[in-house]
Amino acid sequence: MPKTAFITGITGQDGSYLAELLLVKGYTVYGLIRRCSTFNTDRIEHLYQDPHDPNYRLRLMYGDLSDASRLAGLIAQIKPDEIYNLGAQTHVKVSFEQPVLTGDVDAIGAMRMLEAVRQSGRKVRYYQAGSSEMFGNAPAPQNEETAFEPASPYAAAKLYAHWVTKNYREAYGIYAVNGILFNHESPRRGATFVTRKITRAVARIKLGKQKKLFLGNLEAKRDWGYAPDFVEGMWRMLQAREPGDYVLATGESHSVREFCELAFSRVGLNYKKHVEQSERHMRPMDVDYLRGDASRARKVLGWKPKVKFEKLVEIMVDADLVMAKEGREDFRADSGIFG
Ligand code: NDP
Ligand code: GDR
Repeated sequence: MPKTAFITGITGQDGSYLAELLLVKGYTVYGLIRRCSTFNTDRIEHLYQDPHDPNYRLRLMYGDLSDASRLAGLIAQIKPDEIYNLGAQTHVKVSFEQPVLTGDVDAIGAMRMLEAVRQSGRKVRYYQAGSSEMFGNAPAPQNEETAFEPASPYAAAKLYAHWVTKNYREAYGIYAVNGILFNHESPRRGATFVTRKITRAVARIKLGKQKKLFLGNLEAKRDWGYAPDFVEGMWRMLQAREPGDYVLATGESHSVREFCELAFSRVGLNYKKHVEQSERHMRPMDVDYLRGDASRARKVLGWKPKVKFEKLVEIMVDADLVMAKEGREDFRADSGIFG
């Protein structure tokens, strides 16, 4: 029987890749989208299907993680086999500026979803998008046994979602899993995250459209993987015999400075001539060093990332060069207000 999935956050980086993957696998995919005064569906435009087509399998529904009754109504209507809760306020620095909203959407939003699942009485498999940020400055390599030390309102909110997901699994027998995903990037990464901010700037500087790139902490180290690999891992988590929690990571860690070095050198430039540090992009507290150990996912799910650091940088720089040459890039993030 073809399956039905419900994705919150379908308009985001991961939601768009996951929707692609599930459509290829024959799923009918329902996606939660927020009503906006402007279009927010750029990342899934290429998947759009005419709702008048009787076979249409990508169905977008208005809703919001802050609206419990709508979530319950949608789950009753859609009757999903699988739910991927990817919707969130995802920017760590913004979570210091909007801590209450971040807690409401990222923490209580997950609880609203779980309650809707529980009250529906249906057998649903539920994926919760957890984050390596929950480890904070705990010593690397971090895996499922590492004690959490959240270092931002975002991380604390995600940790609440993590624990209630585990609690609903244990208390009510719901097939609910936590993916603890380390950073994963792509040409669809939001422009205010550091990797995409760098690769967009590299392309624009190369073409003479921009001079400087202002960044914050250049010494922070992250375990950066490729988003399409990671959404495949999410899917695998919901196909396993037993529900559990899994780290997904590449096992390599690199600094923001190294990312700059490689990205600028891809187009024959020296980052030192273009990158400047600015207080504006510093956080009240940062996470210094993340490097994940995904052995459990490899062993139990057979999951392994295909794209590593150097290749990732190439993919992102090359994609942004094409966009900048075609004049399709959005330069708002360079104004310094965002990012
Ligand atoms: P994005 O920022 O690209 O997308 C976030 C999505 O959440 C968007 O679809 C956004 O909608 C939606 N959203 C935001 N607020 C609400 C709300 N109140 N109600 C419903 N939907 C909302 O994130 P990613 O795709 O990168 O990440 C997916 C998930 O994985 C997130 O939960 C993130 O925290 C988590 N994660 C991501 C990692 C990464 O490296 N990418 C690593 C670890 C965890 P809109 O388009 O309308 O803004
Ligand atoms: P992160 O990603 O906080 O790890 O969260 P981000 O790309 O924002 O920051 C990574 C590191 O780069 C440093 N940095 C800057 N960051 C941004 N955004 N802008 C800058 O100008 C800049 N300069 C330096 C940061 O201080 C940080 O150390 C991402 C999000 O996708 C989360 O939702 C997800 O949970 C985690 O990854 C895993």
